[in-house]
Amino acid sequence: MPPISKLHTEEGFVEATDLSRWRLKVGHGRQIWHYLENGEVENWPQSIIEKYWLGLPFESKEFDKPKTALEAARNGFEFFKQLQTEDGHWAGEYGGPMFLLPGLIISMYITRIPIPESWRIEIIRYLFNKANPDDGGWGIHTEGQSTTFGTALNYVVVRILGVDADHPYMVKARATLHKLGSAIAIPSWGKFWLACLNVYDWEGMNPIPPELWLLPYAIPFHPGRYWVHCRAVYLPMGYMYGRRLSVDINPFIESLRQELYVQPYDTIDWVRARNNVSNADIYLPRTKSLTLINIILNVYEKLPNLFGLRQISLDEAYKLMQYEDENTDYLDLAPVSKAIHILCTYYEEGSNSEAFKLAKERLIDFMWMSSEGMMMNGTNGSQLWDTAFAAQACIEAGLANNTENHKVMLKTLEFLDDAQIKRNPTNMEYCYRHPSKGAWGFSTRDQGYTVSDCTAEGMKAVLYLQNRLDYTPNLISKERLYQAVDILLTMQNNDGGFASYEKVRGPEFLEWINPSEVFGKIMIEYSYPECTTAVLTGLSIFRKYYPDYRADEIEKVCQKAANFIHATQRNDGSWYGSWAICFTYASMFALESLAYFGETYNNSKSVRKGCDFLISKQRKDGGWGEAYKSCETGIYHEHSQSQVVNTAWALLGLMSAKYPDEKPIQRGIELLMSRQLSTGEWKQEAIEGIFNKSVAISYPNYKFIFTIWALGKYAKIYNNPIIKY
Ligand code: LAN
Repeated sequence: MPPISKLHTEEGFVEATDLSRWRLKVGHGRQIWHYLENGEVENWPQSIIEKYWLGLPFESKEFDKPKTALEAARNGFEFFKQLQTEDGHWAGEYGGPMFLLPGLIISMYITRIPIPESWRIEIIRYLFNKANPDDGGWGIHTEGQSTTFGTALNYVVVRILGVDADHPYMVKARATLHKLGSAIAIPSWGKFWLACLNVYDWEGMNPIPPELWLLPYAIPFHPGRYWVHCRAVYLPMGYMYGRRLSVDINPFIESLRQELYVQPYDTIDWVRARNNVSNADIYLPRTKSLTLINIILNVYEKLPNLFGLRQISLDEAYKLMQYEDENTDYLDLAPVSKAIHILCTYYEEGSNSEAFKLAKERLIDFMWMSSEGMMMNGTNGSQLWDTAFAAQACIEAGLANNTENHKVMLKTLEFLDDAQIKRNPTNMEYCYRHPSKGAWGFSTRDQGYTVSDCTAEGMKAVLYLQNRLDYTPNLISKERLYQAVDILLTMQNNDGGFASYEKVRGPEFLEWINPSEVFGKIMIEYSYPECTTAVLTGLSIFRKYYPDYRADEIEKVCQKAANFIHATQRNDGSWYGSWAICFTYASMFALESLAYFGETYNNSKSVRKGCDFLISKQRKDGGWGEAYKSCETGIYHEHSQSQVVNTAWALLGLMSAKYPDEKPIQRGIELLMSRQLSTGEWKQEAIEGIFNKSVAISYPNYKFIFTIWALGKYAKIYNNPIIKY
């Protein structure tokens, strides 16, 4: 291992690797951060992409202060295109949630997967960087206040990685954990991880019976009807719970048992601990229905194992997990289920099995290296999503025809070609999967899950690239575009809206028995304005180029989608966004899609209200700035400062709607231009994304994509006037 530098902080020092040795390997969207060890050939210079994401200095062209929005857009893209990877996508950090690394590290510890030294050092550094400065604890996400969930789990991670319990950071974090109620009061997902690690008793968990999978699908609470992420997590959790598996006790585990609690471990009343959750953590208080169900399930757990049902259901659960592994090339749907799967594989098949080896090789796909250390991404990346938008931004901004951008756009198209999912999952019906042939997912083709809006955005990007530029080949055939449309047409809900991965399959009352305590609206799929607007826009563009394909059906689907968008508009004219912050985000998409559907400021009351809402939130400096609290509370919250990303969204919404007054739009453009650096880039501002109402997640490429898009669109609509700022 090459030398480690020691970064000094007030409380001592934190080790760091030599950042100049990190390299990002890519292929088919796969992103792997590799640390050059001593003796490795070093004629592999660090690229701008690596330097950018590691926060290291690099040379980049500097521009004179732009006079027009088009010039600013061009400079922005000149910078941004340097970050395109060899395989044609835009990579990026996808951090924010603070409950992902713990699953990974606890699983690696239990299954004895060696943790590379470079990871060890950088994960510790990341967690120390993300600890809340006042109390040393961690929240559920990087911007949140300390909770037992974040603090107990990340404390355990740092300890596993070798930091002593009497390190000043640990002392401080432990005091905070104890103040918040100690690890007894950790929410259920935390109880689960601690039980696997044998520092919490399985008795202290409310049951997750794997038998649920044996119920007939017709029953409304069959797990096959849950939101795909919910069932993907509870499937392997149920397996582990059903077998009550934990790592063997050893002196380290014994020490953790002392550190995490304020009373001796043997004196803890585990039955009481089941329902003990710290107030600092609760997003969703437990309902009476859930309490009742837990009582019944706890009685069931005490009954004799009837007809060997437990074993039958464990076999069924494991079979479903195997299909999931195979269908996703061992990536699994997302990092939480991935980390539990690897534990289940270890216990079921052993560490020498082929399945375990394949699963292990995919862990690295989730790791992201940054200037602040190493984190686990929220998915195996946001490749398709960012790249589809980057293409649209470049084309819509009128930059794609410039010869210097041809190569970039050609590579983008190649990536989109590669990322389209070419097949349905095997045993599709058996494992409750939606078809995927022709769809695009959020990250890579290997991951393989259809997402409605990703399919729509992927298709839109291809339609633009192949039809609006004269130098691009038709890499994606008409038939393959038809397949994408076919998938979209299977995804509309009865209310006209589109959900994220599938149609809504279960009743909304399932939310009453949401056992997570920390996430809202996770039990079933819901129709989302953002997903619906993306599909409406995508289909509207598709039918311009292919007017004969399933025309009547597309017309009906679009009409119903537009009705849904009208129906979900709030009284103040806004739309609530579930996947980024928040009203500015969803309102942009809504106004864009309504414009494609023929509704603009002049002819639609709804669009007028939407614009008036946005205008009412414009700030004195010409920008918009929305805080993630909007998503938690459902009420518009101002950020302390205007944000380029919110500003770009609001401007794009207004411009799509053909808002008649140029003045406010121009003021927003001035703000975007005033924040641009001489290299063409914009600096990172507040976190952009959100999920499950309570967890913030970063989309660092948005500050480029949407700003460039807004600037270019402005230049086109208003004939690119000189801007003073
Ligand atoms: C995502 C990221 C992308 C997002 C959009 C495409 C933006 C959205 O429009 C549809 C939903 C989707 C695909 C989405 C769903 C939930 C995800 C996968 C995430 C927010 C990224 C991380 C999150 C996942 C659930 C994280 C793991 C945590 C659990 C609670 C299981």
